[in-house]
Amino acid sequence: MDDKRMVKVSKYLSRHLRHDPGRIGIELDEHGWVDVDVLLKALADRNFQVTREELEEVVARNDKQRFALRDGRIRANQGHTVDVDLDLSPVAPPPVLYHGTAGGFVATIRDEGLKPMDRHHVHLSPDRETAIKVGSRRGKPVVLAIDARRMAGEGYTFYKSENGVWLTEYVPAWAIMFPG
Ligand code: HQG
Repeated sequence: MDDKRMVKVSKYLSRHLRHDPGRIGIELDEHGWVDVDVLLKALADRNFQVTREELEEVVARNDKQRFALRDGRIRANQGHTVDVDLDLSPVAPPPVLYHGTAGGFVATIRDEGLKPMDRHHVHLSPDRETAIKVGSRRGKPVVLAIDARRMAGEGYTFYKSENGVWLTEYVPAWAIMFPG
């Protein structure tokens, strides 16, 4: 499969497995899973033919490992806005995590801390490079360093998605180190 088709299928899957399953008439179970057969039929019914092999390739080769396939079912690993329980166990975080954002948000973040906005969690990256990429989606990126060790000490819970994104419900302003 060429990269263009790969991205197209990945975006289509993200939209419907994270945000809007109803748009293609599928239902996710409480943990976000849907049968591959049901998904492929829903896609075919909407004239977006994807073979099982293509789906498997998209899952396996996806640049951010956005999806998981297990027991004939598929789900998005993170990033949902629909109400699903990913059933992740709390994990002790590394001492520092990173969050990439846009300069325009920084003043509000200084006041309010980091909020999940439309998603279930605030998304944090294990390294600066990844955070730069996340922030670049919105223009010139600003990377915030998060004192995860101190947060964990204060009782905040962290989770790690299957694709290595760190998740937490809220990051208070006192735990954020701003650049400059
Ligand atoms: C900002 C993509 C003002 C926050 C990425 C972010 C990631 C605030 C935006 C994943 C704020 C929310 C998630 C506050 C947070 N005031 N702005 N108090 N608190 N924000 O897209 O982290 O390709 O929901 O900084 O690569 O950008 O989709 O979160 O800029 O991994 O797999 O509000 O989505 O992955 O934006 O991105 P998002 P995010 P995928």
